[in-house]
Order: sequence, then structure tokens, then C-alpha cells
Amino acid sequence: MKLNFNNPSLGGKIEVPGDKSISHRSIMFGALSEGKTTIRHFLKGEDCLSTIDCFRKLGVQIDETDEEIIVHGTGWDGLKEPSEILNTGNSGTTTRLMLGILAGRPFHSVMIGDESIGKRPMDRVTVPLAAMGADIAGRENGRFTPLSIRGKKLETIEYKLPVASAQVKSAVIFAALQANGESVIVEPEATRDHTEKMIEQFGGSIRREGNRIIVKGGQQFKGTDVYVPGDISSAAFFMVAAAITPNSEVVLEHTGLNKTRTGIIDVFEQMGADITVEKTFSEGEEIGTITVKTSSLKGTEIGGEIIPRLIDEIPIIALLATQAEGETIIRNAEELKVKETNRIDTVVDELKKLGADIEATDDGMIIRGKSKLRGGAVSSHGDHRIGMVMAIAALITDGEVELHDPEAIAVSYPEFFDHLRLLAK
Ligand code: SPQ
Repeated sequence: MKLNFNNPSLGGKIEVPGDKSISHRSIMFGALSEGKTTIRHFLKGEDCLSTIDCFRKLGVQIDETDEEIIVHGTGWDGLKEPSEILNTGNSGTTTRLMLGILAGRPFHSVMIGDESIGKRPMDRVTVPLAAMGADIAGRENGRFTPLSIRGKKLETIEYKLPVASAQVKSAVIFAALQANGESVIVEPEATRDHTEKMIEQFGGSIRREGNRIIVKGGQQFKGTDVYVPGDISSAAFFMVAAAITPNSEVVLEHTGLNKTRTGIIDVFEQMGADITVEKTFSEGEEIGTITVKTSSLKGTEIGGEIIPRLIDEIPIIALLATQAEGETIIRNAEELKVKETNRIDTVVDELKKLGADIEATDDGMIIRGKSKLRGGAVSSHGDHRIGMVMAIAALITDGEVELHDPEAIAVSYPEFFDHLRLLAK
């Protein structure tokens, strides 16, 4: 795909698609509930469609209209042994959270994903699940897909997460919900808490005491209505686009503002960006309007507890930092190495091709600005977020950007290019 913008400026209002993390979880809790769940503003990206497909193979009726997804919940006991392999596509969230659900169901299932999923570590989930009594086998001792799961009666656990990961936490929570008694999960740093919020939204309960999360087993859920806020991880691309493109102002309505996800807003403020955030309403999750204008930016340091609150935004923050005066240092972000690609390497390599002054470190990167970027040939490497970073970079390059494998973007933001065209005048 050739991207050629001639001195663009960005202007207008959009509502980015529904939050990916919340969309996945709404299908999961809808399926595990008794009765009907109606989901509005669901993300019809490929990852969430994989979650729908897996639950259909487990016997759950899920209807789709243009406006809504309706899940006819079966409750925990209504899930059926699938006669086909569950294909989780490119989705780490689907793979890991479903392991927690399937580990305690009384049947056998087999899970596979795409080439990228085949390289992502699953032992971070299979190890605690095995400690709860799960029987999961997979390539390299259960470290990688394909995985075979024989559901078992699960025991409670007290588990200290070795990495700050919402997916590991959520998988253990799903397993703990099926155990007899109380489990405790200890987080090294707070990670996104959509699973916990949704337990309450579907009529269950869960407690947090400091960094300890306490889950009671044997809970039954009741179907409900869910509104999925706009995904701040998708909004991030147009926040950065507006900040780095001359004469721009972009308004992002109905965007999720859950505190475990708003690290990027903190970074914008630290870097001196022209940003305003207005909270509008909340439906289980906080929601609001983010407005960003062309900004004069300064470099910053990013590390520590903020990392899980912006982990998926680091690639686009790297582009932002190329347009800031001075040095930006990103630390403690080694988790980026086990995403859809090694996102430290892919973002550094691809931005370098456009002339950025950026280098990889063991746990992050160092970016020196402000650089004039040039056109060139780059690739998403099959990673949706890397593809979007490169497309946004094309707004400020001297010359054309040729983006290979732009299709990957449909994983989380199928309307991305429509929105880009709409905003870039
Ligand atoms: O689902 P997947 O493929 O893991 O997606 C990513 C993404 O960039 O969209 C990560 F590659 O988001 C994860 C996120 O990084 C989604 C997620 C969740 O919904 O719980 C949590 C984060 O992962 P982790 O491993 O830190 O828990």
C-alpha cells in the first residue's frame, strides 16, 4: 500500500471502534452467563471474531446484527465439547483467557492459532493452571500452541504473577471461578482490570486488597447489556497523529478512560502535548472525549508502574518521541518482546528505515528528536500495531511510504484507513 500525504493537516471528530480487551471479555462472560447478553459497539476486528468463533464451536449461539451482538449464554455447565479445533487466530487474549475457562470444563478441546501465536509463550498460563490441577499438553512441554486441554476439577491457588500481565491474571481468575473456595492472585503492578469489572457487571463479586485480588469459586453469572467504550489503544494512533501533524485538531469521542489504560494520557502531559480529556459518562467503565491539537513536544522518561498502563501504546509513543525535542527513554518494557512481534525490534527497525534516531535497549528503547522523517518501504511484519505506526508516520514523511502487509491492521482496527482518510484533509 502506497501512502502519500501532501502537507496534510488533521481535523474532525471520530469514535474509534470498541475496546478489544472488553469486547473479548463481553463474549466470554456472556457465554458463561445464564440468559441473554446484548453487546453494543462491539469490536468486529479479527481477534474478537476469533473469540466468537471459538464460543460457537463450544455450542454457544451468538447472533450478529450491524448494531449488536447477542450472546445466548449457556452458563458454565452448558458449554459443550467442541468437535472441531478452536482456532484463536492472531489473538493472545483469546488463547490465554480461554485456557483458564477450558481448564475446568469437563471435556477435551484443542487450541491452535496463527504463526505469531505459535511463537508466544503460553507456559505463563499453563504453569499456574497446572498448579490448580489442569491437564494441558502442548508443544515444548505446554509452552506453545497447539495445546490440548482435558478439563479437570480445579483447586484454589495463591499465585504471585511473575510478570505484570492482565492475560495471565484473567486466565487464573477464570480458573479460580471454577474452583471450590477462595483463590488469591498477587500482581507485581496493576494491569488492566476489565475482567474484574465485568465479573461485577455480570452479577458476580471479586475483591482487591492492595495488589491482592481475591476470587471466590462457584459463581454463576447473569446475562446483561454491555456497551463497549472506544479503544484507547486505537485512539492512541490518532492522538499521536494530531500531535505531530501541523495545524491539526482531532476529537475522539466515547473513548474508554479506565485508569489501568490511560498511561498514554500521562505521557502526553509529561511531553507537553496539547491534550484535553473530558469524562462524559460511565457504564461499568469510564468513558470520555479526548481532544489533541498539534503540539510542541519534549522528550521524557517512561518506566516502572506506568508500563502495564500503556504497554500496547509504546510503538506509537516511539513515533511521537521522534518529533519531541531531546531524548526519550523507555525502560522496563521487555514484555514487548513477546507480543505479536518483538515490538522493540520491529518498531526500532522500521522507524530507522524512515530516518528516525532510535535504538533498542534490553528493556526498551532510546529515541532522539526531533527528526525529519523520509519516505521508504516498511512492513507491519504481520503486527497490527506496527502497521498503524507506519501509516501514521507517513503523515509527516518527506516522500511516499510503501507499507507492506497492511492487512494485519484488521486485527484490531478494521476502519483504520477510513478514519485516516476522513481526518487527513
Ligand atoms: O490479544 P493480544 O494478541 O495479546 O493483543 C495485545 C495487542 O497489542 O492488542 C498484545 F499484543 O494486547 C494485550 C495486551 O498487551 C491485550 C490484553 C488483554 O486484553 O488482557 C493484555 C495485554 O497483554 P498482557 O500479556 O500484558 O496481559
